[in-house]
Amino acid sequence: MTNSASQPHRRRNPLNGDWVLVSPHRMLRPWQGAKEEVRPVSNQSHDPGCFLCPGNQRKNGTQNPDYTGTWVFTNDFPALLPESVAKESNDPLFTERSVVGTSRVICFSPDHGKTLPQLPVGAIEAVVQTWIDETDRLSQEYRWVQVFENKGAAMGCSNPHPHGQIWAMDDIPSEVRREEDHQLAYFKEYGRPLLLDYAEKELAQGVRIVVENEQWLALVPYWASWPFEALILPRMHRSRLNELLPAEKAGLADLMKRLLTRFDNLFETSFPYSFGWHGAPFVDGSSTDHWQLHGHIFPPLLRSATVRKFMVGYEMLAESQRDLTPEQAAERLRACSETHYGAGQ
Ligand code: H2U
Ligand code: ZN
Repeated sequence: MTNSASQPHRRRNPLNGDWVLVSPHRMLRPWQGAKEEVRPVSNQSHDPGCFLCPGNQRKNGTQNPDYTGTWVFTNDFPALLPESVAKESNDPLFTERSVVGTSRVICFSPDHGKTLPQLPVGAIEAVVQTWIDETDRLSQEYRWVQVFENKGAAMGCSNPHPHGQIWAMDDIPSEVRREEDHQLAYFKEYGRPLLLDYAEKELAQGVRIVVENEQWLALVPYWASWPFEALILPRMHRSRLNELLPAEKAGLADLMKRLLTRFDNLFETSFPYSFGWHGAPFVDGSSTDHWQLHGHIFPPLLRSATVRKFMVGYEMLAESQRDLTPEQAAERLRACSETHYGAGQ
């Protein structure tokens, strides 16, 4: 056993500069704490009470169309509005900026009972294309377009209908700004995109890779803070989703289906997570050479379908901490099948 598999150490996240404390020697501690409720997964294809199913009425009375593929609408309760009259303040202790933007909801499928890994690869490819189309459209107006999905009650998702969200705004959010700064500094020093170098080194080491195909890799990053955190990376340099070639979109759908199926199989549960894309912001005139497109998956589960990782005391006050090493997490995911545990039920 190498030292980093058994001894406490810290690892640095080169994308945002954060550190994570890894404490592999703690893996054997007992658990008598909170358990998540596992809600039975509905496999009914239409739920008359669902606000997102085709033909149903939403909370505000609007009727959904009888959509047959993916479907996108503007959130009825948006976090951002296209116009804002907020005041601005440069007071160093009460700094404030106005912000404009929009929030959209994207239904992945008309089928209420199927999550992403249960959809055929072709339908996942249609989701990828919808992410791209929305990003193309919203980036005409806004500098940042955040595509994401909160899945499962453990991640605050209010509705089991397979859906994600897209929030766009005219400024660059804090986490994206940090990734921008770190990727730019790396590019200035080494002349290559940080995540392209990283993917090559991960492929050479192999220990954290979970799934790969001709165009893509999915791995547990060296600096993961969530137990089964994953990073999706293209093997080639792509700054944004809308630069993907047709074969790369198809490859992404294949990779996502296989990765998310492994996640579901890990604890035989519909695996909760927050997932989202980071690509180069849409800032006029600035180079995107240093930016590498990537998808983050942050799943909260730790030991089973009911025991989650809490990011509390030390994490809130000092820095992230984990017991299971990223290498062990990747090994667990590699041991899972790519046939969904619910198949044939
Ligand atoms: P989440 O469960 O992932 O939060 O997504 C559901 C979103 O759908 C949520 O942001 C929106 C909520 O505002 N929504 C509508 O826009 N209309 C509705 O009738 C129900 C939910
Ligand atoms: Zn539904």
